[in-house]
Amino acid sequence: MKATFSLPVLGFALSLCSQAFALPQSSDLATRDTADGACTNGPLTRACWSDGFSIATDFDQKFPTTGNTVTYNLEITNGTCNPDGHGERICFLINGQYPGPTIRASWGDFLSINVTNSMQDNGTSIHWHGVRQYNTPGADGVNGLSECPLAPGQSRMYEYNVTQFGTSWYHAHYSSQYGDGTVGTMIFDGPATANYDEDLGVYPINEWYYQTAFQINAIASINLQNKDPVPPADNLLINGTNQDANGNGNYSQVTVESGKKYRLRLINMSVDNYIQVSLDSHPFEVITADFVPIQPFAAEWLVMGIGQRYDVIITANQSAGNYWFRSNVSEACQSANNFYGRAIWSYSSEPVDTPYSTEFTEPTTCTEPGPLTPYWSQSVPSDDFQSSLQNMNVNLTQAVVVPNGNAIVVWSLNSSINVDWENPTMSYLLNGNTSYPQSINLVPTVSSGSWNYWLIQQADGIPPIPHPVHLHGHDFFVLGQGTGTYNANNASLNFDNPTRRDTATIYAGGWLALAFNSNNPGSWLMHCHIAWHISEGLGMQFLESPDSMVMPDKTTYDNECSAWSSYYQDAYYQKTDSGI
Ligand SMILES: *[C@@H]1O[C@H](CO)[C@@H](O)[C@H](O)[C@H]1NC(C)=O
Ligand SMILES: *[C@@H]1O[C@H](CO)[C@@H](O)[C@H](O)[C@H]1NC(C)=O
Ligand SMILES: *[C@@H]1O[C@H](CO)[C@@H](O)[C@H](O)[C@H]1NC(C)=O
Ligand SMILES: *[C@@H]1O[C@H](CO)[C@@H](O)[C@H](O)[C@H]1NC(C)=O
Ligand SMILES: *[C@@H]1O[C@H](CO)[C@@H](O)[C@H](O)[C@H]1NC(C)=O
Ligand SMILES: *[C@@H]1O[C@H](CO)[C@@H](O)[C@H](O)[C@H]1NC(C)=O
Ligand SMILES: *[C@@H]1O[C@H](CO)[C@@H](O)[C@H](O)[C@H]1NC(C)=O
Ligand SMILES: *[C@@H]1O[C@H](CO)[C@@H](O)[C@H](O)[C@H]1NC(C)=O
Ligand SMILES: *[C@@H]1O[C@H](CO)[C@@H](O)[C@H](O)[C@H]1NC(C)=O
Ligand SMILES: *[C@@H]1O[C@H](CO)[C@@H](O)[C@H](O)[C@H]1NC(C)=O
Ligand SMILES: *[C@@H]1O[C@H](CO)[C@@H](O)[C@H](O)[C@H]1NC(C)=O
Ligand SMILES: *[C@@H]1O[C@H](CO)[C@@H](O)[C@H](O)[C@H]1NC(C)=O
Ligand SMILES: [Cu+2]
Repeated sequence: MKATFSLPVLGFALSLCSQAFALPQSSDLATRDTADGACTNGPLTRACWSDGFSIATDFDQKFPTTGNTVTYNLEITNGTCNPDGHGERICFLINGQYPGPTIRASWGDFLSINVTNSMQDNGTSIHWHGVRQYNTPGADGVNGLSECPLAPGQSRMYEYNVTQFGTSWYHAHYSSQYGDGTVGTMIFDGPATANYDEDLGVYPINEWYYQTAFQINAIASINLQNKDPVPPADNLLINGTNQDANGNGNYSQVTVESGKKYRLRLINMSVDNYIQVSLDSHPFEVITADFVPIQPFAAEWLVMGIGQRYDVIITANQSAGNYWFRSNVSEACQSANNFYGRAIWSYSSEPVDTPYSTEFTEPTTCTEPGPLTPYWSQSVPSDDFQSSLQNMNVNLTQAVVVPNGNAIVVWSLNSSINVDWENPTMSYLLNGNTSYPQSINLVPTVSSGSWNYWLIQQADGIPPIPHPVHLHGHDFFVLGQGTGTYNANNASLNFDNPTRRDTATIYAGGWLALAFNSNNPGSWLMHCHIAWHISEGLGMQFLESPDSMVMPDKTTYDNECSAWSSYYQDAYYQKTDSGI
């Protein structure tokens, strides 16, 4: 039997205020910073949106319906790419490009995305990172949970309402495939907590390997057995490009106009490394953490875990010239790399040239930036935290499993996850079969409207390293993060409008306390976003309110699974890891 949870029903105590209003005035904009009567979104009224929706809307409860359907066709092919000039390598392209195209929709739109797998030798499934998938748990794109993998030659529709706004990315959830190119970015336009003139769009940051992700993943698994570190990456890409160590390749180049404010959407699309980013002489004004708008704060460097996003505003108010935008692995977070990322930011009045700008002092600790105070305040009841500790306390550790007669070391979150591509959780749900195998590490949530509390502790005796923990279907509330062993007597926890986001770091050897409300029926993966670690089992899934889940169309679902089974029975490559 699974652990039973006995938390009382404590729903949200929220007023559903979504009154339109203007942002607090900032001195440089004081004379113009007022919203008009209808609160139309514009450079000086970014808090506004439309029809009574604004930055003060509680988007977990209320979101617009525009009636617009935004369609995309994404075709994945097996090609090559050469993002830093070092040389062509195998790369899975989306519509012929790496990274894939940016999906852009507005808050309240309906997204209809047709994904076609034109690779020869891999299945795939595409996950829309951070998207709540409210009433569409079947569109979460996790093979082994919400769907069977999409077989070569097949297409699949992912359709969902855009109930959130901000910046994110999409990526394959088929083992470590996304490290080989099946990634792209997403923008959901909506209101913001600070004003800006122009939106520069997405700026994904990720590391780059000269071997394929499947090769590195295999090496990482061997190294895990021998307690050796994973291989360092070869380069870092900024917006999909960089020069290599020999000066081949091209820098990303951005031109700004003196006096303007720019919104830039930073996305960490890495597979392994903690990266810190900075623009010389131009501090960032940070306005979102993942999909959650926050009270703006200034930061010279941002340390980003995989999957994390920060939208920042950059004010072009320095001497006209050229400046380095820097990304580098975070040594404090024990990330290693063979090279670093650079991009050139230039003022339009000056010719583009090699910058001689000086960097801000690099951070020396592995600490997530903050305070990340959500703009829309929500608090978490604290009364039941202690009493539920014994049910919610899980160890992040390593375990030895014996899948085929050979003992292998895997990562575990209480226990390890290992999905069955041919029998996803959704198949159990559609067939009314509740005999879940232990290997899928499924844990029921508490009843609808109640709070789930989780304390994840890194166990002793394993390498103490930071892990970015990501939850699907929810923004979790980060009640606390600490180093060492959690101690109820002196741990500092915050229940009063804590940080909400979908990815947070469990520090090296430390603990992470999370809460989320059961308000989104579905089966949701929680996992370490280091691709090698989830491949090695570091995840679990929550089954939330299955009785009120909106199921996918069974005929379509079954057809996709049949197509997968007939492909997979004599596929050349078989599953060698957790499958996700
Ligand atoms: C952790 O795993 C054990 C053994 O499988 C199980 O009894 C327990 O319920 C799990 N704990 C949680 C919080 O899932
Ligand atoms: C760098 O830019 C030049 C000029 O646009 C182009 O010819 C070349 O292919 C680019 N190199 C890479 C590796 O993208
Ligand atoms: C999805 O795209 C494929 C390939 O272009 C096409 O054959 C298929 O009809 C499309 N599916 C839908 C539902 O539009
Ligand atoms: C990609 O193509 C190469 C041959 O060029 C092949 O070896 C590999 O299996 C293919 N991968 C996939 C996922 O189709
Ligand atoms: C996917 O294809 C790559 C080759 O491109 C191969 O190395 C890998 O084993 C395949 N993985 C699976 C699970 O099919
Ligand atoms: C999307 O939202 C609309 C309007 O609220 C609703 O009618 C529709 O059922 C939703 N679609 C899905 C797939 O949930
Ligand atoms: C990032 O690259 C894309 C594709 O090349 C480009 O359209 C976009 O303008 C770039 N973003 C920035 C901020 O330069
Ligand atoms: C992305 O996250 C990884 C792992 O969490 C981290 O090593 C890397 O430094 C991050 N990159 C950025 C640009 O923050
Ligand atoms: C430039 O803008 C930043 C961010 O808004 C601000 O902190 C700084 O004081 C400004 N500097 C000058 C010289 O105006
Ligand atoms: C990148 O970070 C590493 C590790 O912290 C440091 O040794 C190196 O000097 C940095 N490189 C650059 C060019 O900033
Ligand atoms: C976690 O590991 C510690 C030993 O490192 C053990 O005492 C404790 O019982 C474990 N907790 C759970 C919930 O498995
Ligand atoms: C339910 O699932 C279990 C585990 O996969 C399987 O052994 C069993 O046959 C299934 N039961 C039914 C009625 O399909
Ligand atoms: Cu990890």
